[in-house]
Amino acid sequence: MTSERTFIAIKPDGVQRGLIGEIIGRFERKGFKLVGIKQLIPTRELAENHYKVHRGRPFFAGLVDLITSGPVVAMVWEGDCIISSARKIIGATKPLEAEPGTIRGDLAINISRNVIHGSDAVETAEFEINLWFKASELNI
Ligand code: IDP
Ligand code: MG
Repeated sequence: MTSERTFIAIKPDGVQRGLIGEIIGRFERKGFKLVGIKQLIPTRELAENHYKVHRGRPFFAGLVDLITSGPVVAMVWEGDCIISSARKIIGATKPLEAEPGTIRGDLAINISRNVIHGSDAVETAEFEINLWFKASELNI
């Protein structure tokens, strides 16, 4: 097993709906360790950088509008194989395809308002952690 870190964000729709505790609880109960957390309204620059792989897609502007529309809870979680495990806990991008028992399967119906973000690979996790956090904001 390899201990990894991943970037998880509760999007503004999840914060607005009062799902912070529910979502953090699921990662805690699974056994993962929270190593960094803060709440912020991301700048457009941060949001565009975070979602840069989607630049040019028809939903890009709307995606950036939504993630900058209110507070986001940005977190770094640590644990064995957490990158893929967190993606399983989160569920499929389209909430109607996400399995019951996953965060999106249980708590969302709309692809634009699908509550949570999780890094999808080792390289993106490293990029996103460095984009959202300074080293001094993370536990060693
Ligand atoms: P992910 O969040 O499951 O990694 P991505 O494909 O990386 O999914 O897309 C990033 C986010 O962009 C999604 O979580 C979703 O909110 C939004 N998104 C993706 N595809 C569409 C779409 O076809 N229409 C509207 N929003 C979309
Ligand atoms: Mg993604």
